[in-house]
Parts: sequence; C-alpha cells; structure tokens
Amino acid sequence: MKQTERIDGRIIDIFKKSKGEFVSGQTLSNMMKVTRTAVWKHIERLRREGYIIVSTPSKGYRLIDVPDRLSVPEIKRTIKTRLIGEEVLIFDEVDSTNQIAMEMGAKGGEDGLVVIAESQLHGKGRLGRTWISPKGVNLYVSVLLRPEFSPHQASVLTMMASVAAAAAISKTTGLDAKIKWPNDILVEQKKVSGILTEMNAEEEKINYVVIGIGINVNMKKEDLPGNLRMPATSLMESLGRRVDRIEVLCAFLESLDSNYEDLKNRGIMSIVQKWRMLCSTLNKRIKVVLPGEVIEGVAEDITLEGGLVVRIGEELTKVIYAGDISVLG
Ligand code: BT5
Repeated sequence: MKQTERIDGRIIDIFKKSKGEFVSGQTLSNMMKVTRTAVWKHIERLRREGYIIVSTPSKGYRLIDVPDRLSVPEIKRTIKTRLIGEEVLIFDEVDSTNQIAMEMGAKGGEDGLVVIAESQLHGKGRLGRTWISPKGVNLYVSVLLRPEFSPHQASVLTMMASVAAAAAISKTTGLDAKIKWPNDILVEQKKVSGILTEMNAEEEKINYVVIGIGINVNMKKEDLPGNLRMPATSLMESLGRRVDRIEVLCAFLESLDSNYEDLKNRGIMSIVQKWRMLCSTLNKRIKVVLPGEVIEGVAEDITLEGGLVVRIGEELTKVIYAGDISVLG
C-alpha cells in the first residue's frame, strides 16, 4: 500500500474512534507526523472519495459520513488479516459471486481470494434456490479456500463461516446474532444471512472450496418479499439505523481469517465448540423435512461432520446432514 493511502487509512481510523467528535488539525498532524497542510491535502482527497468531513478553524475536522460504496482501497485500509483478502475482486453486477470464485478456483486462484459484488442477478441459495441480491445495500461475498483436508470434513467450513458471520454481526452492531442449523444466521429469530459452500474435490482431497455468504445489511423491509422460506430481516431493520457495510465485511473476513488459523492449528473441535455456543437450534424441539419423511425431535448436538443429532425417542437418535428444519418452540 502506498504511503498516501496508509495515512488516509489512519486518519479514517482516528475519525471512527473519535465517534463523531471533532479532531483538531494539530492532533492529526502530530499523530501522522506530517504538516498541517499535508493533513488538509489528505482530508481533501478523502472528500473527493465521498467522505463527508466538516471543518471549523477552531475545532478541526469531523467525519459525518462515509461513502456507501465497496472499494478495494477502503477494504485494504480497514482489514487486518493474514491470509483472507490478500486479493480482493469487486464487481458491480454478476450472476453469482460463488460462480466467479469457483471459476477462479479452477484457474488456480490464490487461497484466501475474496470476490464481492454490489448486486447479483442469479444469487444462489442451497438446493437450487435463489438469494435475493439488490444493488448497493447488502453484502454478497465469496471466499476461495484451499484447505488441506478431506471432502467429508468440508462442512466444518460452513460452520466456521457461520461462527465468523454471527461474531462479526454481534461485534459491529451489538445485535444478538445466532446460528440456525445448517447455514442461517438469525437476528430476533429472522434470517439476516445465509451461507452456501461449494467445492471441487476428488475422493480424498479437496481441490478448492468456495464459501459464499449473503448478509442483509441496509435492505428495507419492503424489499424483502413476503413469501420467503422463513421471516427475514436486515441489520438496518433490526437496529433502526444504517450500518457501515465495510465494517461488517471486514469484521467477517477478520473473524474468518482467525477461525481458519484456529481450524488449521487446533483442529475441528475449536470451531465446533464456538458453533455450539452461538447456535440457537440446540436443545430445541424441531421438525425436519426430509425427502419422503418428516421427523420431530429435540436437536441435541452437532457431529464433527456437521450433522445434526436429533433425539426422536428415549432410545433413538437420528443424524441429519442436509435439509430444512423448523424450530417448534
Ligand atoms: C442460503 O440458501 O441461505 C445461502 C445463501 C447464500 C448467498 C450467497 S450471496 C454470495 C454468494 N454467491 C451466491 O450466489 N450465493 C452466495 P438457503 O438456505 O437455500 O436459503 C435460500 C432461501 O432464503 C430462498 O429460497 C428464500 O426463501 C430466502 N431468501 C432469499 N433471499 C433472501 C435474503 N436476501 N434474505 C433472507 N432470505 C432470503
């Protein structure tokens, strides 16, 4: 990163930490070790990028608003990760970020590559379903990974992404985000995010995996159709104010990065334990709809392969690996 961009990034950091208070030109100049004229030039640059910064001669500068546009420099200056996001690609409109990331995987794309779009024409859900992806308000992100474990362990990656998403939402908004098995993130029992993991593998070896996540950030209630599988919300609807997409995105990628490190160094249990803590499905009575069969029981635990252990009788449990569940209360 260039020196100018680094200083821009640090100025924005200081503004964000000052939580809307004025920061004097002198403070910025001392902290950046540049002249006050240089500070002014950086502020002008940021204004041209869409930052709304007011200034008064006596008090200094105050950040009023950030541009609501996903950009590589903005992400690079915010994100603190080791592997994930080393390379970031941002598109205005794509069919599906997962599709692009899978194509990049086939072409030898790097471990940790992140593909983002402002909108998707054919956002994919599980089982051929559609992910509604309006422009400029939400996050549609796919991460390419090349983990060195076998395909039957792949569902831990969806668990890892769920943990990262719930943690990032709670950290940036204070909302109580919970995981619903297998791939939903809920706020106030409404779906705010979904994850779709796709992979290219041989019998014993994963070639590459793509973790795709959609997070409803600033979407309005009216833009969510009423006929969804389950009630849905966005962070803005639940919080009552607009949310900075970059903050949520970077918190998610950072959490994913550190959980991926944990997974590689400490094994699957490190993820499973966190998943259990964040899951709202366990110990609840649930209904599971399987092809040709509907079962009811209590969701007891998760297996290391991501299967949900359902107790259906005193002596009888069943492990389900795919399907949709509803919580009976
Ligand atoms: C999912 O599927 O929840 C996985 C969604 C993954 C989307 C991301 S976006 C980036 C990446 N690129 C892609 O192409 N996909 C991934 P599933 O559990 O099958 O849920 C899909 C169902 O949720 C739909 O059938 C709708 O009922 C509902 N739905 C669709 N869009 C929604 C939205 N924006 N918010 C809440 N619910 C939605």
